[in-house]
Amino acid sequence: MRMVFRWYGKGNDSVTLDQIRQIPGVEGIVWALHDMPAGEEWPMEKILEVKRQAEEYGFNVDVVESVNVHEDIKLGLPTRDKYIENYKRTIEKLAKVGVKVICYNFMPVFDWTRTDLAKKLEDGSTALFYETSKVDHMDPIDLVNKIAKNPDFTMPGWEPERLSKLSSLFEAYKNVTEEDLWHNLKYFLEQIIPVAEVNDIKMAIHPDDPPWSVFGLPRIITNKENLRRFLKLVDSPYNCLTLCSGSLGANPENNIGEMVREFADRIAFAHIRNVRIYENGDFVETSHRACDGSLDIVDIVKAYHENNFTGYARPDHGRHIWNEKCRPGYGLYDRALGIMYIWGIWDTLEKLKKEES
Ligand code: DNO
Repeated sequence: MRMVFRWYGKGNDSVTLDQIRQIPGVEGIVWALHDMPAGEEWPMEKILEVKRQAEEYGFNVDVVESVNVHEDIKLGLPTRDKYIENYKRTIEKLAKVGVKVICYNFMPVFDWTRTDLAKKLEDGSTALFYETSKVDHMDPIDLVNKIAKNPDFTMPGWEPERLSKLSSLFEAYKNVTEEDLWHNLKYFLEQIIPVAEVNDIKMAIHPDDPPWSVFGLPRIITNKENLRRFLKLVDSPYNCLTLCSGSLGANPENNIGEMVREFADRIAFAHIRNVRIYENGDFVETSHRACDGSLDIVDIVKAYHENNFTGYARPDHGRHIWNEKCRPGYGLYDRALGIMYIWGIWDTLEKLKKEES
C-alpha cells in the first residue's frame, strides 16, 4: 500500500507540504489543477509547477484527483467529442510527468452531497453530515429559487455563483435515465481507456457519494453489482476503481471488505474513512477507528493486506478537531490520525504474516 495525501495546492489549502512531510509514510500528494474548468485541456506549465513544488519536499505526483468530466459527456450531447479530445490530451500530458492514476467521477451535476459541513459530534469536533429527509423532500428547482431570494439559506455546493447553471443543468438531466448514463459512460471509456493504456495511466472512477440518486438525478456507481458492470464496460486493467469506503459505505447493504476482496486487482486507489449511519439513513463522518462508525475499517484494511495491495491509498476525509480551520473534511490533524490508524492495522498484519511464514 502506497500512502498519499490530498493537497489542494499552494494558497488553496490550509495544510502545507512541510506539515504533510511529517506524517509517517506519506510518499506522494494527490493533486489537481483546481482552477481548470471541466472539459479544458490542462496546460503543461501549470502541471510542471505542481510537480516542482511537490518534489521540493520529496513527494511524488503519481495520483491526480480529479480530472473532471464535462457535463456534456455525462449527458451524451454532440458537443462531448471535443471535451473527450481535451481529456485525452490531458492524460498524455500527465503521463509525461509520471502520473500513474487519474481519479474522476461520473456523478451528474454534483460531486459529493452533504447537508451540513460542520455537524457537532459528542466530543466537540465537527464533521460532514447528510440528513436524508432534507434531501429527499427537496424540490431542487424550488431550492434554487429559495436560495436566489435568500442567500443565507444554502447547501454545500449550492453557492450563489452556481445557481444560474444549476437550473439549466437540472432541466438538461430531466429525461436522462440511469441506462442513458451507463451508455454515456461506456462511450467515454471506449475513447479514453485506449489512451490510458498507451500512456500507462490507470483511470480510477470514484463511486457516487452518497451511493443513491439525489434530487432525482441518476447515479450508477453505487453498489457491487454496478461496480461489476462498470468494470466490464471496458474490460481493461486500466479501467479501474477508486474504492471509497465512506462513499459506498453510507449504504449499510454495501460490504466494503467484500468489495475489496472481489475487485482487488482493479482497485488503483483506495479511499479509507469511516461513517456512522443512523437508523433513519442519515450519516455522519467519524474518526477512522472502526468502533467510532459503522464500517469495519480493520476488515477493510485486512482485505487490502490479504490481497497484497500495492496501489495508492489515502485517509480521505477527517473530522475538524483541535479548532483547526480548514477545508471541510480536509484538515491536517484527523487525516494524520487516520493514517496512523491504517498503518497500525497494516503493520500488525505484516508482522503476523512474517511470524507465520
Ligand atoms: C471528496 C472526494 C470527491 C472526489 C471526486 C472524484 O472529498 O472524495 O470529491 O475527489 O468525486 O472525482
